[in-house]
Amino acid sequence: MTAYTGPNTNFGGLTLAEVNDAYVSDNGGENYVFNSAMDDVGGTIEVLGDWDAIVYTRQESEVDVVTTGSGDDQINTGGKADVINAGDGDDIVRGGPGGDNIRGGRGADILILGEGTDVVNYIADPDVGVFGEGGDLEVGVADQIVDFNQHENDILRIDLQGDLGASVEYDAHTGEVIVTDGTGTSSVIANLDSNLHVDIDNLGDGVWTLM
Ligand SMILES: [Ca+2]
Ligand SMILES: [Ca+2]
Ligand SMILES: [Ca+2]
Repeated sequence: MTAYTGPNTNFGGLTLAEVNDAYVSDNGGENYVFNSAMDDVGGTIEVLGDWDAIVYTRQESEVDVVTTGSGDDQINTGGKADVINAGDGDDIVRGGPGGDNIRGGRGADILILGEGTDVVNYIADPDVGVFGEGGDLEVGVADQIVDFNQHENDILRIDLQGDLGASVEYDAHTGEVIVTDGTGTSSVIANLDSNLHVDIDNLGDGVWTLM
């Protein structure tokens, strides 16, 4: 555990009272540990670099925007419709209550949606194909998505960046979400619960939704 405390000029002038491993910055460029106990302070939180960050926000009344870097991060957001972008690395995201917008990025992420109508986003490489390094999809790497709940109208949105020959399937026996690109390369990209009645829609231009 790294001991780091300092005045927090970005979150209401409060002095940080708890210490995590997270070094967090807003766009001001200074690093902070984000205080898990802080209340009533929403904001834009950006973790710089490759820290394995642990970010807590417990606000029940504020919208949080949390972006983390290439480390294996843990992001825990409170109520309201939070926007979470976990980046590279094997991240764990707990969206909590509220309809969150979650992008796990590359790596084998665990995305725990919680209550609310949540949207999980995958965006493929825009230049070199569906499974290219500039996108969220990797052959042989799958996320675990917990609490994908049809009664809450949760949505998986998969943007295959215009690959009109690609397809998306859900295997009800295994819970696997499988993407096949236009060249026939196929991979499980996420695991949902099995035996869900998932509606898959091709919205055109390589954009698919499961809900
Ligand atoms: Ca990360
Ligand atoms: Ca990730
Ligand atoms: Ca949620």
